[in-house]
Amino acid sequence: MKKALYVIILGLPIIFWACNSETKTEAPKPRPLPTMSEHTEISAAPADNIRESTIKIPTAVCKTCEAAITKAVNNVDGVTDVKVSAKGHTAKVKFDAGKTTLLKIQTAISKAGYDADNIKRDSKAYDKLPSCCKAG
Ligand SMILES: [Cu+2]
Repeated sequence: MKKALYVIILGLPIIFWACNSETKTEAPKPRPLPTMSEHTEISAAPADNIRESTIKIPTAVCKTCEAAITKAVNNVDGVTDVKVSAKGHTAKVKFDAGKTTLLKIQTAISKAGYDADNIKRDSKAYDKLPSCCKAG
């Protein structure tokens, strides 16, 4: 009984081959499975998306400016941290690059009435700033 089964199993491919001999095409070679060594590190940590950037804000001059810029930047979805320095005329921002971009943050600062790197301030927003903040 076992022998019969063996013959059938061996015979099947031959029959199959015979039937297909006219349109014989080479079967695609099975590709080796992608090997992943145990040392391969899969880094999908969300922390990888966090970028840090320093934006120049030359027209920030006082504490009111700092507060206004901090508020504007924090309102951008994806910003995780912001430190504005009126003295240094900078804003150090940390943001999730998967959620926002540096340009969006610069634009938010511009809309608050301040130049941000090479993005010019929104003049209407600037007009609304308190006089102490218009030194720039
Ligand atoms: Cu100010």
